[in-house]
Amino acid sequence: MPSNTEFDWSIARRRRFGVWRYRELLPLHNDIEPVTLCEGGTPLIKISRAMNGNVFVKFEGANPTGSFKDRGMTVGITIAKSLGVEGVIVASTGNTAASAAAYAARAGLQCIVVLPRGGVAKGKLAQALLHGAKIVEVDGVFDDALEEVFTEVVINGKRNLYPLNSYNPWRLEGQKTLAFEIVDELREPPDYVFVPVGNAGNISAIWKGFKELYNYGLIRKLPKMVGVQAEGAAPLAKTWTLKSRTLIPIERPMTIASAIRIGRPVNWLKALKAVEESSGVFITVSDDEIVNSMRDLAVYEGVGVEPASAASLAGYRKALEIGIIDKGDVAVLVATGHALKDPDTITKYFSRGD
Ligand code: AN7
Repeated sequence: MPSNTEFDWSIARRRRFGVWRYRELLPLHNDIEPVTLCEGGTPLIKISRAMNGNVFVKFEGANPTGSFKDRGMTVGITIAKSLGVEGVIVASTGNTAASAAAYAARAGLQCIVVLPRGGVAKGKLAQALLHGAKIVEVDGVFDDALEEVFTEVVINGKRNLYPLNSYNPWRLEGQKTLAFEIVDELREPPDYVFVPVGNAGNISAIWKGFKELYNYGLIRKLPKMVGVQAEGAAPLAKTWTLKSRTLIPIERPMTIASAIRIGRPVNWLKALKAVEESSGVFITVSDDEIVNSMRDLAVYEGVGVEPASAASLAGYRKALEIGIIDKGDVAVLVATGHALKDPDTITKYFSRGD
């Protein structure tokens, strides 16, 4: 009989999709057994009523903990376990915390999540609690929480704690599989990929995935990457527009989309390069545009996403409006997290009878 984890990974392989299906493209030693919940293999849904055109939504809400973070967490926790650490630590706007808590539980590791007090949607907090994570709240925004993780691990030297924020390269290795799945389904890369940007790990990882396929000769063209930020939390869009070579941080990021309420993204340089190399662009969308897109995806398509994820549709609409893209272009909108993550925003903005 295979051990439990071997069994899991054979299922992930047989499903045809999923992060571990691409194991050969992940730089891990073959002897390392994955800690997996069969993440990835998420639906690519053609939308038609919220937007007509060649538009697909990559519904990452279908991952085990309801967000794209599971793709990176399965690899990050696998490495943490193989290193023999006691536990993992992450700062988070919520989804990383929920994912780390679940995968750490599966691996038998402790998990500490450092959260901005009052800045995390209820569903995500509930998941961290459910999976038994230790929750530390800091006054301030995500950037302050991340500073706390740096202080704990680097300055206080807690070597038994493995940091799993997205400056951790293993998480990005897992997240790059989103690009592989898009190519598997569409048979070729789309013209554009729209990604909501917070700490900027995901857009960097997806671009890395496409580039690898290109470098291996598996695809002949590359998509343009479009990073979408909320107007009140748009350090990268600002840096991009002003053509600055250093990050222009936002001290008090503000947006309804709490997942991407980040003022000093750690992966800023990688993200700028992804957009630049792909001849893409950064754009901003307002909170109203985010809420409208969230509603349209929900009522016209049956696709329930959290506010940050709706930014990609809002970004697509804006790109059409300002003439950056054409209706005929094939676009994939990455819908990063599930609607259930943030019930408070739904009840606040979508009251009965509206
Ligand atoms: C739904 O959980 O940063 O640009 O700590 O939860 O890779 O940061 C979440 C980010 C987009 C932005 N959509 O991705 C965290 C966290 C959703 C998210 C993003 C996040 P990155």
